[in-house]
Amino acid sequence: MLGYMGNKGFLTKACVVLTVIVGLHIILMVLYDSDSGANKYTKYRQISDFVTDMNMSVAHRKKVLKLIKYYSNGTLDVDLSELAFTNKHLEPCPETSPLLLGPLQVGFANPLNLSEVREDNPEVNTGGRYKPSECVALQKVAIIIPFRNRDEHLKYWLYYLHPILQRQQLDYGIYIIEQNGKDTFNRAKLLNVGYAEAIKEYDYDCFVFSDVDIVPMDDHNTYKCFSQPRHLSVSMDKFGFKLPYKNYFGGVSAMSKAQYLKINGFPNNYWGWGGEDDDIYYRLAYRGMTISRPSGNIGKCRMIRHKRDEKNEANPHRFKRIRLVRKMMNQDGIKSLKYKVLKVEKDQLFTKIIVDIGKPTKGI
Ligand code: UDH
Ligand code: MN
Repeated sequence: MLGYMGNKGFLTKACVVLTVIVGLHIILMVLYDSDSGANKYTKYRQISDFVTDMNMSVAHRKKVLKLIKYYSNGTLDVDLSELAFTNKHLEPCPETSPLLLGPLQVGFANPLNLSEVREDNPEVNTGGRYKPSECVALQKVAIIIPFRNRDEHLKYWLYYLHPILQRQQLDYGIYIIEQNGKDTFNRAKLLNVGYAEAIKEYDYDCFVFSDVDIVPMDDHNTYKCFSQPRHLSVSMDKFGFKLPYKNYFGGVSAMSKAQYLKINGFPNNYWGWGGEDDDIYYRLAYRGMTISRPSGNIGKCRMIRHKRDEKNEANPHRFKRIRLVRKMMNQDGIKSLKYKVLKVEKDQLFTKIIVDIGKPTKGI
């Protein structure tokens, strides 16, 4: 009984498939006759691809057929761009990308040329935007880099990261947030600006905050978001490939929009080096979140060796500020962020936003 029912289902499906194929063939023949020259040939090829694509679902075939009928109204034609769009019908990308290579060689000895990096990444579009053409990316990720006077580092970052991010099958954009002027550097405030600017441009659902000088050594360390805030730079060469301390959250981290908003973003008042990453860690902990991390092996990464930058001296107020996180986090964050965009530069490999974020007020 069951076997018979199963057979019947199969026969019905086969009949529908056959009818649709025959239908498409008829239309194809008429179209071939009614059109002219090169145009006719292209259309013939395009439609015949549909007819012979045996992987296409019955539902999809019906959709294509409808489209042709619609355009064939009287003159029998088909809009090829519409047809190509229907053909896209992409599946979601797999949970783990099949394109990953595993451990990678990372070094910073050879000088780089940005135009070569552009040529090496032809599928990356203006603003450092990319999305896979083979499937629908699982996440839309904005990568935000705080920046000032690190052009050499940026070249290495772009050279290494663009191919990795493409292999990770992410729908991503790169945002370089440059602090204008010569006042003391403020990493966390620049990251807030990056969030605010990126979200205006596209419906990102994940934000990766990365120093410009850190490169992952294994592409399984995916630059995406998880059910808890993610710390990605867990085994850095400069710390002997381990965490410098248990709650370390510096370097590279990722947060979904909801996770980021739950902590009111990042503090705006850490001027100079240090402390802001611990502040962010406490914000997350006070809101009941835990830190997700890759294994020490997958999370290996290299930081380009460098000296301390001018105007980024260690912040002497950092210890005092960290003790005040619980009290300050509701007042100071993305909700109280103020800045002025001075210039937006669109390169193939990144969007650079030059911004005035003010300067430290006395006593903080
Ligand atoms: N950054 C800039 N420009 C600056 C300062 C910082 O772009 O002038 C950005 C950049 O993305 C950098 C990040 O902020 O990667 C963090 O700053 P950092 O790289 O200076 O921080 P790190 O933790 O410590 O690497 C720097 C101290 C150097 C001490 C060297 C002694 N061996
Ligand atoms: Mn550094």
